[in-house]
Amino acid sequence: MRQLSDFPITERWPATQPDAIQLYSFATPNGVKVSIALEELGLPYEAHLVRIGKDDQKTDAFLSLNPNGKIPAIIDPNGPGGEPIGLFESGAILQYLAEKTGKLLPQDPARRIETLQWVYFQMGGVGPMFGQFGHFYKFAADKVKDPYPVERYGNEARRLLSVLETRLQSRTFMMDDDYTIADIALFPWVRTLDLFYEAKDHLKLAEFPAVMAWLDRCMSRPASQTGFKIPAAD
Ligand SMILES: N[C@@H](CCC(=O)N[C@@H](CS)C(=O)NCC(=O)O)C(=O)O
Repeated sequence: MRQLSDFPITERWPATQPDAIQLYSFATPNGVKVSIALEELGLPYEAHLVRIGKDDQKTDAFLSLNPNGKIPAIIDPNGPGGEPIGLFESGAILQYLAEKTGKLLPQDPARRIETLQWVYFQMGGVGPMFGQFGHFYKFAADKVKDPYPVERYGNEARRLLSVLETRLQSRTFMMDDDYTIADIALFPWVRTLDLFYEAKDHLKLAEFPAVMAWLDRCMSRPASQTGFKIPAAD
């Protein structure tokens, strides 16, 4: 049977708690989805800091676990059949953790797939579009003078926010009263628009009051407050 030590990534980031889930991450919107879920679920885990600013995610050690070279990634030493399993892509990791524990994902088949539908909406829409918006609005603002990318991705970000606004107008969470991996996938990205991109006014976030109220509800959860800080930066 494969051992945790058979994963080459453990040479660069050694496990001090080999029975716990190993998380390789950085506290970005995609990274904190996993630490927040792990905190919500109360699963034992050990977080390893992957300094994406220093391209740790492009090293052979990291690529051995995620050939796509992006955080987050995990190894569960106690995966299906008791064998260790490595995983990347935050949506797949959230689904895996929810299925492993039977929490944060409704059991009813129709509600389960409806939850996953919103996870995929985040993975295919919100994450990539908000991310491109942030890149051009904040990080490449001094490199790209053409207003077109900010206009395009800003409009798309607002359109996606309006989809969320409609969904959340009559709901506490994305799946009504159930707090699920759909909320955990989505809210760190919405938080980023103001906190990291400083685009509150540009995107007119006040025009999405249901989204903002939901964001506050998600953020005020103790697991969110802890998960946001994991892994701690140097
Ligand atoms: N679809 C991937 C996206 C992961 C992703 O974009 N991670 C970013 C941080 S939020 C990253 O590792 N960036 C560093 C790089 O691209 O080199 C997921 O959800 O896991």
